[in-house]
Amino acid sequence: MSDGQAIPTGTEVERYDPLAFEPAIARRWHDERVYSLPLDATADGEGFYALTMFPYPSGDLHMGHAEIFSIHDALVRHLRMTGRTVLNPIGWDAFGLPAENAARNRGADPAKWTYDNIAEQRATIARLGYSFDWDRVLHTCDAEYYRWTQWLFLQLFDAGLAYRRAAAVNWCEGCQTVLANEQVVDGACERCGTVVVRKPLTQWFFRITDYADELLDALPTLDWPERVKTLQRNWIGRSEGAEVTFRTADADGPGEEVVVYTTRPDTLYGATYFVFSPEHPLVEARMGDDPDYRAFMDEVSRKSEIERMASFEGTAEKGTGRQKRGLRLNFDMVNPATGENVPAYAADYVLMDYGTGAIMAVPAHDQRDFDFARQEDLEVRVVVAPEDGTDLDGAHMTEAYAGDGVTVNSGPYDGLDWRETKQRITADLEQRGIAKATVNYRLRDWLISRQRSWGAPIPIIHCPSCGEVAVPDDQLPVRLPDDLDFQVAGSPLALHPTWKHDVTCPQCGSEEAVRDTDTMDTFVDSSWYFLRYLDPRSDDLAWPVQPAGRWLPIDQYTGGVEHAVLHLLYARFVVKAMRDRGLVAADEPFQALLSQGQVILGGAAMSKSKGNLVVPGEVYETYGADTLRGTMLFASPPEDDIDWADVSPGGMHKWLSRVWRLTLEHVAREESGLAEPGPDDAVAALRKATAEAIVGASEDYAARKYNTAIAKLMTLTNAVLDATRNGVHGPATRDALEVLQKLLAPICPFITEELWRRLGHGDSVHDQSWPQADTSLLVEDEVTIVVQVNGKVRARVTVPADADQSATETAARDAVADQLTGEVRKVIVVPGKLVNLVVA
Ligand code: ANZ
Ligand code: ZN
Repeated sequence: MSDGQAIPTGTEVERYDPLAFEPAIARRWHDERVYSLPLDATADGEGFYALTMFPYPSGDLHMGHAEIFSIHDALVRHLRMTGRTVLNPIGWDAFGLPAENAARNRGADPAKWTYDNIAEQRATIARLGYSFDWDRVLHTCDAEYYRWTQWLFLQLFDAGLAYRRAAAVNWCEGCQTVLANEQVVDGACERCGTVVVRKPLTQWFFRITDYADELLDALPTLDWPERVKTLQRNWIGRSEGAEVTFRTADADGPGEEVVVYTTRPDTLYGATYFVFSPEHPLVEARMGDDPDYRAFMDEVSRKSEIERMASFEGTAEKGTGRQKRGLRLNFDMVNPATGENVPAYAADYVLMDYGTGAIMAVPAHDQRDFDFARQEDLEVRVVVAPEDGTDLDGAHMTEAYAGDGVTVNSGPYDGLDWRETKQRITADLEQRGIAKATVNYRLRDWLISRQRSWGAPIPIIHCPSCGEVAVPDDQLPVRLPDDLDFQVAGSPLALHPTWKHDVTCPQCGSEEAVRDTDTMDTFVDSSWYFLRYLDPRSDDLAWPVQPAGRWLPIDQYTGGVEHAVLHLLYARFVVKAMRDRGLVAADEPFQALLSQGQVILGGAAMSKSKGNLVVPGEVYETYGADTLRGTMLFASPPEDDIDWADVSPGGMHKWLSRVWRLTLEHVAREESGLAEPGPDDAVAALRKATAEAIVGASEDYAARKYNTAIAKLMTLTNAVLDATRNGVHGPATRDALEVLQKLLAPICPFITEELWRRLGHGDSVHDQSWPQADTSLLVEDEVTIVVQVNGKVRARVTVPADADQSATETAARDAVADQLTGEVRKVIVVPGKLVNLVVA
């Protein structure tokens, strides 16, 4: 875009200086609670619950926040202008480990650290003009909030959905805490990188597996990105397999039954050996005091859980020199398909608490079995032939083949696709009474206890006679003490000298009772915050049950794909569990989901340590918040990554400067009586461009393509500029400029607010209705006709769109009059398109 020429108005208009007016407007929106919805507002009719994932207060806002909020705010402001009543709350996910680490490392008070960070983020969010409802702010670390997180725990406890059991857990020595599986990345703690070990501990779990089927089956009803649904589907990991009964090969009788769990019954003919978990009762019974077995058990029990887990997962083997430990047992098993005896082993890679604690080993097609078979020199028998015709040879394979293919070496099943074989073998074995089709889930119950102290304490009292007793409702919240010592090795809450003892059993009054000293996973805090927003100050209820039914499900949730699995799954579980208690009148929390891309720099993720961090302040303190927001949204559709190396805040600022100048120049003309309407055709062109911008931008807003919406507004800006050059300075110009402000308002709320005022309005541009196009202007009023002579194109003429046959023909004849050498014998007219004159 060229800058064009200044229009002589007699007045020099002032320069676009967003820093001169943005802060005051921002302060007013925040301080006067301009975008708050009354608490009794209901979702009836035009209600729209727009939710963006609440931030974690780790420091000031980063570019990722600015991106998600810019997307979200454009969506919200647009919806308001289309007449919707939008609930748009904000809060902070404020419990968690970083505060505790700050306390441990720098002696900070975790509460102060947290609230200071919140204050900083809040100021930035307000400065950037995001139209949140500042009356509904919540922080999950406020006692008035976590009181209800504890209440939620007790609801689940009462429903039998919260329970405690001893489990081998992932333990991080660095953080002195248990980690959920998903917080273990490549065997190390996601937070601090320490290698995670397995350790048995009594832990609290939520029974999310009760909802596995529903969580899976409801996915198709959600308007979510496919990739997010796929991630959830894989996480739930429904797998179909079978329990198959083997027998011990005993010379003196029919043998004892041993059931295995397999996901691949089709590979039964390839089961060349059999493995028990070392702790399996049948092994204990048969091996008893056998010295080799006792020695083996000693060795296995010395081996850490983490090593066994790694062995089980097949992750620790390659190159580590670690081996699977196995012991040949003093008996064989009978393969029920082949009737062959196969050797039985006990090995550490088979876990007692998974499946049935015993497996049929198929080394050709399972990597763990393959490793063990090579180690013990056991037969590898191929029963699935790859589709591409590769000839696998069990004796020389270097790894198991787990791909698709056709069944081989399997008697009557040879030649079938493996899936077909799986079904048939299962059915045939079921007939024989030695198999049962089973469904298994990868999803495990949600481990929610943490040995940390900046979290909501679990509201349970342990009494020597009554067991686990719920803290009575009138004793909630169970408050965190404010004199925790974060320098202790271990959990400050558990090691506090008096806190856990300062209680008696609510049931029997025992003085021996102690509080549970674990806190809840912060994912519990965030699993229900959207319900609390409905009435965040209520002392009586966690959330209002009826309005919840009307506001839920949330119409639009925006947030990062990093939360595609856990947060979304946990929130879905909580809503379903509360629905089943009659407390929520919805099946799902989030009907639609928008997952924005990432802000990266030069192709790489931004990070402080790499020194390639761009922070929002660098942009808005130079160019203003509108430029930051506009740049974000112009860069790409919301779902795509934004590479900050490729964007131009300078270019955005330049365009906004032009919008500014054109508007102020027009206002100056009106004020000096120089507002000439201008020539009719130029006026018509501008009116048409205005209508086109409305139609185009409206479509883009509806599709959340803010980048193309901005492109259309740039086009409209150019049309205004062209029109002024053609002498158009009247009502058409004002209309175009007012439409431009309205269409741009959701993206750049400040400049449009300011210019709306300069255009003489006393109200806010954000309170205007979304503009409607005069579509009659968009009907094409002229058409171009191709004129042929004897089938050859000779000319093009423009005729009125409603021209009839003879008028079209006359226009065509005129256009080629000098080329008509003979008499016209025949005329063919295709209305609106073509006229062919046939000449002798
Ligand atoms: C034969 C087989 C052949 C298997 C093949 C896999 C591939 P998922 O999918 O994770 O549920 N398994 C069963 N119980 C086990 C235990 N307690 N300890 C170690 N491994 C166990 O895993 C199911 C598969 O893991 C089962 O299917 C079994 O090996 C193994 F080509 O049976 B499979
Ligand atoms: Zn008691």
